[in-house]
Amino acid sequence: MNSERILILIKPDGVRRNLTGEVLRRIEAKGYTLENIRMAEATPQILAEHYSELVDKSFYPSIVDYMTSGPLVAAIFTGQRVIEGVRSLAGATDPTTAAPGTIRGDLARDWGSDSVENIIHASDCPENAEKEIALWFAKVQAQR
Ligand code: IDP
Ligand code: MG
Repeated sequence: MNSERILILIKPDGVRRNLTGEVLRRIEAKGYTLENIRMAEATPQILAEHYSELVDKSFYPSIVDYMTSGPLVAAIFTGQRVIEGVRSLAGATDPTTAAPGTIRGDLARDWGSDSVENIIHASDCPENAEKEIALWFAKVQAQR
């Protein structure tokens, strides 16, 4: 069996609002396996790689402000179709309209800021998952 991996971030709003455990609980309860976890601080350099497809968007500066507003948690989960499964648990990007029952639908809202504060990042394909894992776990892996 070729088990897939996903990189998730509990974004600074999730950590600040004490929702780290709740987000991890939902992913673990679904049945996916936690492979690694760490706290981290985003930098503009890391974010430019992490969100490389968004750097030219007009709202990109608001993403940098949001993602550098406090500590975050990075975690790797594994399992068959884990990317599809975790993105389904996360819900739609816009927290106002994300479906009830999803992480974003249940735990996030529009606070009137320029940024879309939606608690969780979840990789969208295996290639990006491996790229993001290398980005957020590079130092940890080097220490092992
Ligand atoms: P995703 O997180 O659901 O995959 P993406 O389109 O990949 O959504 O966008 C990445 C992140 O950038 C979003 O989670 C959100 O925090 C932020 N974002 C997306 N669109 C906007 C926008 O129009 N204004 C401000 N921030 C945005
Ligand atoms: Mg995305």
